[in-house]
Amino acid sequence: MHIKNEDINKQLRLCRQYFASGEMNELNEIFLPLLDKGLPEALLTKVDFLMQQDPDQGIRYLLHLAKKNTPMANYKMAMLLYFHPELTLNFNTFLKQAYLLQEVPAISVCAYLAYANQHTELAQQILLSHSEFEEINELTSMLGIDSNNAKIKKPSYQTFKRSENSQHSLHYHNNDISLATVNNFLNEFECMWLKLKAQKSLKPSMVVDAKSGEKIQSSVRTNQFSQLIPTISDWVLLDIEQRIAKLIQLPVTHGEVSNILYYQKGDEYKPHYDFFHPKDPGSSLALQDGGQRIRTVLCYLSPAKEGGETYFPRISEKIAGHTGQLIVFDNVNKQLALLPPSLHQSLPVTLGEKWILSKWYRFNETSYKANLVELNL
Ligand code: PD2
Ligand code: ZN
Repeated sequence: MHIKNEDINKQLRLCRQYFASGEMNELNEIFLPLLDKGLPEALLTKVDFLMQQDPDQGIRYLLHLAKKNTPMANYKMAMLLYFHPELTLNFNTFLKQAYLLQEVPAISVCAYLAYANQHTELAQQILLSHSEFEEINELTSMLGIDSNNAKIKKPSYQTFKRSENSQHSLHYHNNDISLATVNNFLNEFECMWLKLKAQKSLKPSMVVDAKSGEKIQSSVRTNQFSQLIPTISDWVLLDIEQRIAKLIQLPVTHGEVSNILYYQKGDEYKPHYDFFHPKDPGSSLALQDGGQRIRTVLCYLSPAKEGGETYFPRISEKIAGHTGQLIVFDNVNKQLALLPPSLHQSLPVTLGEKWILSKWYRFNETSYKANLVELNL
């Protein structure tokens, strides 16, 4: 019998829930028949389960699947090796195989790494020569690349290096809140990638209600937003999150989910603090997931043509934001005392549109960690 993809994914979601809660009988009842059918999605889920029980066994099983060219197994192995440089195998070996198998996430990642490795022409060739895939076409048109209708030959695989930001340095603007910026932290491909992912699920922004601690719609924030919960094909997002964590010297697991904010003409985010005030009745609920918001990171994906600057009225700092520029500041000091100078806002956009990534970091690990564990990161 043919099972629809969405049904399989739904069943595998349930399997993951059973696995996380240790309900093994319930798990086996649905999981074993899917494994028996040899469904690639089920086999890869088994890798995740093994990896959490015994990483060596998980890797061995994934290697076995990769050798058999099970769909997405080479890609998954490459991703694992990329994010775990302590493992001695080379991610290029597996990414190459996934690329040759024409797996779409692998093609996107090759274009991404070519960009990050400054081989812009190669990146463009990779994208243009795979225009038969709709997702690749979307990337191509977002980047404004044109082939002039010429047929482009698929480039052979080139070895890539892991993208690093080691050459970037922090420029400090203010000591009270350690306000700093990094120019070109994200490349053009990364900015476009995040916008493309967010575009599909934009909704009106919410704020945490000081009274209840629940998320509500508010006139404080008139922009739209999208939360990016990473999946296996979000190598780019995960790479960005790891680089931010390294830069600000906080574990990636202390982050909340990444928000992408989209402002149109007239949209703004009125002056506010990102910390939770202990006196607000809603704070105790908000603080349960990881404690205080100690640091905020913003990354400009594209600034507005006019207006839309990030403004800190108490310290008179206004940052207009360039594409790819990162902003970081503290909301509390080392003793966790609230920092009033961290009051900030997004001024109204008066011309064009603004896109920005916003990520808050807590004192402790957050529930976002579960998404990373599921991806073995
Ligand atoms: O979009 C901004 O510039 C902005 C300003 C103030 C974002 C945030 N706060 C935030 O996401 O906390
Ligand atoms: Zn804020």
